[in-house]
Amino acid sequence: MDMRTDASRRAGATTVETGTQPSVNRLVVVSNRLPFILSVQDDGGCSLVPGAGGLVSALAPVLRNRGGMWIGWPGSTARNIPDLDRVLLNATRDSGYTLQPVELGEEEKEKFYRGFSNEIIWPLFHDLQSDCNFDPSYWNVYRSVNSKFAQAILATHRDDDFVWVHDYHLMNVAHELRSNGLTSRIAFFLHIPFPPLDIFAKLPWRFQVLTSMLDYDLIGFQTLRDRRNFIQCARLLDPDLSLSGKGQVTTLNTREREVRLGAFPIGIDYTEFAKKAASGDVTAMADLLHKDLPNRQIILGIDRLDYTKGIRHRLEAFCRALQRFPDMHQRVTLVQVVVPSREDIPRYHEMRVEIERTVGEINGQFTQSGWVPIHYIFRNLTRVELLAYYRASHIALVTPLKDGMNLVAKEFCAARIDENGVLILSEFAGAAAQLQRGALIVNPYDVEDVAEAIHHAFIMPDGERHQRMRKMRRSVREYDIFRWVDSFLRAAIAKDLGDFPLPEEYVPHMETVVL
Ligand code: GDG
Repeated sequence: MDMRTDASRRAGATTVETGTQPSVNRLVVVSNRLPFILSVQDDGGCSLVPGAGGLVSALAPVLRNRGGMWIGWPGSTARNIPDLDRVLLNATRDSGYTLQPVELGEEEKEKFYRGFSNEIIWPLFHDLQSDCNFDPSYWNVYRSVNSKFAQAILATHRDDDFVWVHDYHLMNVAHELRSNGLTSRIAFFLHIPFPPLDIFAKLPWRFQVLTSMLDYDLIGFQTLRDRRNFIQCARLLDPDLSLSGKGQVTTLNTREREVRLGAFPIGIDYTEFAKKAASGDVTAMADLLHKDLPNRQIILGIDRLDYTKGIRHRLEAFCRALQRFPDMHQRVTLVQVVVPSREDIPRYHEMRVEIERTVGEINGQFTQSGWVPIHYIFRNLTRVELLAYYRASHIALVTPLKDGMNLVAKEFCAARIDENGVLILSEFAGAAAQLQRGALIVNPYDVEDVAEAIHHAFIMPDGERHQRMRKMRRSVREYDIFRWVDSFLRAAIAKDLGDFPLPEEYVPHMETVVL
């Protein structure tokens, strides 16, 4: 059990034995999206709904615990909304932090968000270079929007703020802030992977991006492998740059300045997940799911609609498992939840059509009276539904082609208050480094490998399931989101880096050279 109280967390208490308590004055989180999406009605009135996605899931509890300010785009291109300030104030009134909007117009949304961020950086950083559209007009808009975010930070800046910028949309913000004379500490966390040199080098603006990133004082990555890739790319700029310190945080000395680089595997609010998973409404819904599928093992896939999540490959592997292992017929149901995302991008729409066609084909081939092998859900689940599916499932199939971390894997473990359930996890998810001692690790491109893992999970005895799940839960509990934020802040503010241990269970999986 995590014995820290809410009060001690609020005060910034840390369970990391080494070093001092990381207390910063005002935490200013900056990300592309605010944690709420703005919807504007025809009469000009507006309302907010909670945003989805890993970054919001991870950071919302941090802001609720520490207080501070969140700067970001509210997700609508409508301008000068009269009600906006009041609606934003109300949204977080009881949460102890404030929201500061950055408004974007249609062209900015098109070229900065859809273009540079999601047609270039997203596929490139997930090693899918052939999916990139290196449209030359995107770069200038990316720079100008990053400058706009920098202006929003400066407009509310206090000298003792701790400015923490997040993710690939905003790699240039520190550069813009430095150009405006800001000298105080600025930190950055990259939620997605950082690609190997051979892939990164394809980016037409590779030198500008690297130079800009080196204006941050601390850059956090999800894994040691991402950090190693970044260091190898930084050597493109300066082959003589030197490194000092080993372990979780290291210092890179460029000609101009020192930049700290760390691996901080992001966590979840474990206690909250476990508590909610045990609640009456979740238990009732999980029971109902079991009753609806008697004598079945439920295999669960939950993903945002995205080509990096490997949904099509997974369906093929499930199909292969049904072909090879008839003992699973009538005994398993794959519940595949796809959460709508980036729907206005044609590539995403095509992917949805392809997934639905594949589901139809598999069901067409295997369905028997009383058994439909795949239950397909295309919508957002409520929190209660999400937790009920985590609890009711026997196996979670988390097989992204590449993923910064993957919080679904960790949430599944936290929700398993019965310490049961098998996690099948892609070796290309950041979470694999931490969970590989308990999960069945697979190569998502290897359909036979995944099919065998599904069958292995299906026949796994209860004793082994418990043993594996206990290991994973311990790790997810100990390295939770609060410890993540504490270790990041400590690495940012410590005078002397000292020793920053990674979680004990952390194995730098598949990381050939660890710097
Ligand atoms: C990026 C990186 C990294 C999903 N469906 C529903 C729902 N969710 C929530 C999950 C989870 C989150 O969305 C998804 O997080 P992931 O980590 O899987 O993925 P990304 O959105 O791609 O996030 C990723 C993350 O940032 C954090 O650093 O792990 O690698 O790509 O929290 O629970 N939530 C609800 N209904 C759903 O239907 N309520």
